Amino acid sequence: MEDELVRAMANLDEEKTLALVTERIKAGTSALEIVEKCKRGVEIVGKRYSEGVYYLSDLIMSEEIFRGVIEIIEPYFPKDVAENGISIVMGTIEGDIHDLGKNIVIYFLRSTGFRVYDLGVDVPPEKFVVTLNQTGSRVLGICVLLTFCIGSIKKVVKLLEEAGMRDRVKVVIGGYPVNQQVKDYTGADYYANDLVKAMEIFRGIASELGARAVVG
Ligand code: B12
Repeated sequence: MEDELVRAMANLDEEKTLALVTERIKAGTSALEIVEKCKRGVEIVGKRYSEGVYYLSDLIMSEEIFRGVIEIIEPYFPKDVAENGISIVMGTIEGDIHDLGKNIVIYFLRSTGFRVYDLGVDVPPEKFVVTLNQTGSRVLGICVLLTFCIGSIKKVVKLLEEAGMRDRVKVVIGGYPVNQQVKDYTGADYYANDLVKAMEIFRGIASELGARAVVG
């Protein structure tokens, strides 16, 4: 039996979703747990859409509700956290405009001391490489939700190789369709499609690169 919040999100019940989120965050449920429940709900929305039960307007509705959820939980993220000295270039790959998940990952990264250069959505492969060069960042995060855009991630990795930068940049990919097979196909170093794993990966990279302890 699914959690009430998962069901409210899946049923696109905006009022109930936002009320449950408000209630739970005030009661001390972590932002992470809330995000993962809502994510599970929109995955059901996606499934119903591909089965023809929901329409594009319903996908748009789920986006609107999710934005409302983020607005409620955003004040609970720690602010003015000291930086850990590690910067990350991040964006959604070319052709893809999904960014709710990416933005949430960025909230969590910033509130734990990472500096993030957010390139937004529909980012051409070349732009990732140029920004890594400009910023000196050694970590790249790429978000992808549309399976037909996965090939462009492979292109980013190829461009990094051609620029002689592959060894010094850790490539982390994330998003709903990402798995071990996608990681192997694209040549990325790590993959995650949930927040817990994503943060584990970035924390691991940070300690490998000698991050400063964060006081926040
Ligand atoms: C909301 C939504 C939309 C919104 C997007 C709003 C926005 N600003 O992001 C709108 C309505 C715009 C939209 C449009 C479309 N969508 Co859409 N959408 C969704 C839906 C329902 C939810 C996605 C979402 O936000 N999830 C919530 C977040 C929190 O989860 P997440 O993105 O997975 O992120 C988490 C992790 O993956 C990870 N993560 C995310 N990014 C990163 C990055 C890094 C570096 C790391 C480490 C981790 C990480 O952390 C996050 C927190 O846990 C999905 C269904 C699904 N199963 O995901 C379909 C879905 C992705 N969409 C789909 C489709 C087909 C489309 C359209 C083509 C529809 C159309 N006919 O126009 C367009 C494409 C537009 C485009 N060019 O990109 C399909 C894709 C199918 C496929 N195989 O490619 C899906 C799977 C629905 C389905 N089952 O058919 N969509």
